[in-house]
Amino acid sequence: MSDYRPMGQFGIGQPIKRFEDVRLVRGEGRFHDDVNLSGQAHAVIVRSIHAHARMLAIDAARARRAPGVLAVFTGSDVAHLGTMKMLLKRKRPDGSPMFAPPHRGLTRERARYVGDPVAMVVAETLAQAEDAAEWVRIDYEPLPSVTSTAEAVGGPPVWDECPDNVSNVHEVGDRAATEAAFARAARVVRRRYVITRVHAQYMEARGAVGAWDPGEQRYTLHADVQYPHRVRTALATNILNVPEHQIRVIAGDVGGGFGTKGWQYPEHRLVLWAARRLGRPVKWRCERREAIPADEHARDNVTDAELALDADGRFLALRVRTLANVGAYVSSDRNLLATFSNVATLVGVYTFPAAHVQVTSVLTNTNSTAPYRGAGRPEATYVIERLIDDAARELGVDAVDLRRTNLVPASAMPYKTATGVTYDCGDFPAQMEAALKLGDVAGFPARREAARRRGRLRGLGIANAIERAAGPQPEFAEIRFAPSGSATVFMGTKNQGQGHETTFKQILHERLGLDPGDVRYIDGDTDRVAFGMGSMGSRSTVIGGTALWTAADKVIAKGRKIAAKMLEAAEADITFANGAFSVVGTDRALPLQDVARAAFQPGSLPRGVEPGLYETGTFSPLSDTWPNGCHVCEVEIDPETGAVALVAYVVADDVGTVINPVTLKGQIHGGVAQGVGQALMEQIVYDPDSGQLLTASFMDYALPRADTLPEMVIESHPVPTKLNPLGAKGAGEAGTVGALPVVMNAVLDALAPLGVRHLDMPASAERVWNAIRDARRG
Ligand code: MCN
Repeated sequence: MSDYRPMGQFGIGQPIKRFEDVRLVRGEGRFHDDVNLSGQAHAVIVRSIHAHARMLAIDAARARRAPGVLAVFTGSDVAHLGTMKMLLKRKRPDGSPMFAPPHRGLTRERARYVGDPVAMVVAETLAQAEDAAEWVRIDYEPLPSVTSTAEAVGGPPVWDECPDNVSNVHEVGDRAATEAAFARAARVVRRRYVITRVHAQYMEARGAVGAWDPGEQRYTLHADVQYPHRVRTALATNILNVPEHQIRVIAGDVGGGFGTKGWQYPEHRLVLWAARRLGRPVKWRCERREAIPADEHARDNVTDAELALDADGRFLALRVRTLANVGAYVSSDRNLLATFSNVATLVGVYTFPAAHVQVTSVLTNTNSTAPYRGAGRPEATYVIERLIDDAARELGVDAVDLRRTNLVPASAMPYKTATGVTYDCGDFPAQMEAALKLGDVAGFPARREAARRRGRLRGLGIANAIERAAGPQPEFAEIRFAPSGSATVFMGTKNQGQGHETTFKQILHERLGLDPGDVRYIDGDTDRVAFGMGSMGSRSTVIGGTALWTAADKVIAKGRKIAAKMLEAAEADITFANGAFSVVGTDRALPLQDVARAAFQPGSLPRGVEPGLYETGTFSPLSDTWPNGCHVCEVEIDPETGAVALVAYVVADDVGTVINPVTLKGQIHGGVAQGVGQALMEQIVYDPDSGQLLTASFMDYALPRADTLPEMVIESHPVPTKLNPLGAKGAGEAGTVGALPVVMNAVLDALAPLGVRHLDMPASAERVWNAIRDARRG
């Protein structure tokens, strides 16, 4: 940050309300369903009603004759299209290559989960397509299915080619050192944790509009995706086999993505292919009732975790064996992301001399799993933070003291973990002490006693969270000035509700002093933005923000030359601060926008300086950032009904430099809500015998409501990272990472006096009530 000076009103750290909200709350956003192209037809996907079935015949004759129907396509029509490719190289337990069958868009011969796309009906209107879809007759021969993670290995084969249902095995850490540590441990604590299958439940269900321009020989896809450029690459190189410039992907406003709206869904290729085939744009819109059957799901692990301790309560080693349910298809690396982003932070914020982790990805008759807020990191934190609480109870020690004994001290930074990653900075003990104070943990016994007098069981939970964010992948930004001096910013990241317009305008204001009103913000269009990796893994602020900072540095460098001529001074004597170039030691200054205007007037330019002012920045960090924090919450349980009320929630967090405390808090609030939802009520449930999806709508899939969450107190204690000039770490997933374990720890703490030793999520009233009853029965 060479010329860095904190800017006022709109700069970094200012609690600005989101600029984009004005148009969004007025209903002036432009989401995928707002896209209606001239002459468009409507598509409906016919999905398998069976978890596993042979498809003996498809009779679409009657559907094709139905009013308004333009076409009915089945798997054989799209069999020539390509599929996604895996880049990850993994092996099965016997050393053979991993078994990763991609989805082909429409399945042929076999349907492998309830919701598997089987046919597509295209008609003049949506109603006609829906009516005709009812007439597509599929002769199914149901087959035995398996949906449960724990029963996948040895269950009915999802694919005949993979009889044991094991897709691949992934190992991290030092097996021998871990075995040795367990052999000499004074105590070993073992637990099994089940992490449920959930759905992202964005406000806006997915959708896509495909168009083909015969004159330009180009496809255009309008879709709510998180990384339009990578979707374009995938469509061009894997699916449609055309040069990348023959595809344009446009993502307008996106009503939530949470990791699940990435990459390449079957419907993307289907609407593009059908649009070309029919010579008309084709629109598909996912109905809310279709979302759980149609979308990728998340989490769904069964983990056996073992903690080895010495006689003083110091952690010696961690051994983890996880079964990760990856569903019926493994189309791209993304479907395995949670199985490797999970392992690094299983050791949490603690010193572990040794660790060994083995993740076995198993195939089942369920939707593919994919990233969802945290993508493996909430699961990891859940395992270590619950295991510590369980260990404390088993050993009869205080859970906070056990954590204190084992926290990585700030003096140990950078710290290399036994799982092979390096935490560059952070002060974990300080975060925990701050959270304990913020949550008035000292006053908890009195609150517990008061609750007891009211007939309630009160519990306190603590969880230290850490996550890998903003890994080393490039991101792009461009600043283009117009001849009149206003600017447009083009970002390769994609806003899905995080407040990117505000965040990036703040960063730009900080560096260039530009008034946000003089800047237009654009993202999500592969024709307008040169390059982008998109938004996931809490990377946009860190990597996109630094790319923007880099582009701004180039604007200053060129502007300095122009200003030198305009101010009749030597370039070396020109400084830039607070949005203006000035001559050192004088009061002669020029605002950036005057210099930008001059850049378009060749007569104003020094010799050799190219006219115009448009600069790009591409940044790729050397390493991940490690946002961390401590969550403390309290619950009260009604022992008569088992109902859990979350009554207090505090977070002390470190996301490095905070760009905007308001949007950051929004991120933590939203992230916590999603973690609380999973801990207390959300769950995708399949019937174990038939493999039927039992929770396909909001009648069966419970979501947290406003009154589920108490007032949250969030305090930032930044330890800025040196990995980027902003000092920022990722923040978009941090809330969820801590919320999953802290809520369950609080529930178990409340139930412990009754003798309840174990409970898996979700801590619904029914489960809690049963646990209380079982404990009372002894
Ligand atoms: N921020 C900040 N200071 C920092 C870091 C972030 O003030 N040091 C604030 C900024 O306002 C920034 C926001 O937090 O815009 C999120 O920043 P970042 O951590 O860079 O995350 P991304 O923008 O890359 O978003 C991805 C992340 C992920 S991975 C999921 S999942 C998720 C999340 O963001 N999905 C979301 N938050 C979401 N929020 C909404 N509304 N919708 C989603 O789909």
